[in-house]
Amino acid sequence: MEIKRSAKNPIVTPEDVKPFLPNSEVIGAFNAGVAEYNGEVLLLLRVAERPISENSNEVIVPIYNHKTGEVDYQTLEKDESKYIFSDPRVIANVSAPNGFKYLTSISYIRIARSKNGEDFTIDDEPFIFPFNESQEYGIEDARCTQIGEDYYINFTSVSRNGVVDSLVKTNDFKSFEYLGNIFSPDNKDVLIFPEKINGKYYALNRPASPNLNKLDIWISESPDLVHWGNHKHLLESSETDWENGRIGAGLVPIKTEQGWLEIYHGATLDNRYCMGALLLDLEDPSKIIAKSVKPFMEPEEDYEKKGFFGDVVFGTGGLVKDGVLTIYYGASDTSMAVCDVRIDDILDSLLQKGH
Ligand code: MAN
Repeated sequence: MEIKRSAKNPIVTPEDVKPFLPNSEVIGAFNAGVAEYNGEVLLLLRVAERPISENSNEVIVPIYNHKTGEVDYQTLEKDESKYIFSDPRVIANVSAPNGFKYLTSISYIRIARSKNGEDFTIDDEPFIFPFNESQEYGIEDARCTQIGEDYYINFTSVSRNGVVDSLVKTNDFKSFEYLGNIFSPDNKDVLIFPEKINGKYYALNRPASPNLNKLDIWISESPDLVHWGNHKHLLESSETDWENGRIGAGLVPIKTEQGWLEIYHGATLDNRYCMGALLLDLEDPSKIIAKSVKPFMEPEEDYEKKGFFGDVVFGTGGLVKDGVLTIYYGASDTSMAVCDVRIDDILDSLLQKGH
């Protein structure tokens, strides 16, 4: 299958983003939800900022304080044996009950705007900065579903109490209305379908079941986009090597004549992230028609293999024009990149017509 990566990749990098927090560096501008608004392509970037520490024996952890509305900074000594620093994204405290963790950076949502979909100008201020108790470690990985004139933006909110999915609504990308936490901990990679199906809204989501070590895709229904139920297991991470670690939905499902096309990610046990596709029944999206046997896109370019957390292509938003799907994806938990792929090529590969 032909994947046309933009010659301008990576299209947004951390160097393009001015830090918003004092004494901090931007270490990631990635995993952006995508919207088309007023003739522009908007990337709802996950910007990750990390406090700069003068002392190499300590790590400073940023935590949003919902009581003051400020970010507090907690200093951890590197030689304290209770902390594990091996994952650059999280610090575990093994002496705390349930292996309590901190994040090494705080993420929020900032908008990048473009007329041509490749050259972006980044807003000076955040669009959505943590604003409540369930967001004290940050907000991450926005996805955006347009329904009529309204844009529903959902994202991962992280706090000491777990990882939940939250929903806001906007129609101007300046202000937003908060609609609450729509999935309880731990749940990520929530993708809301762009229209009702037989009178109900649907969303893909990825609850975690630590008891059984499961990280699979589920599908849920809602009458109003806020209250979700009738949760059904949809797809499990298969034993094939590219998705035996975890899977999660990526792009807002795309309506095609053959079914709802979903681009999802699969990760290996050692966290190499690829993209695959899934085709769901148009009338009942809890039925799978076909899924990728092999990933159609894998980390290959330097910017996809190296970075803050390398070997990651993580699709989070797509635009469709003339049968071509433009996929915006996070590369190595660091930057944003974009590629084009023909929808028919993906469908043919799923329906196994010789690809
Ligand atoms: C994982 C990664 C991180 C993220 C945390 C919390 O460790 O996806 O990037 O910050 O989960 O969501």
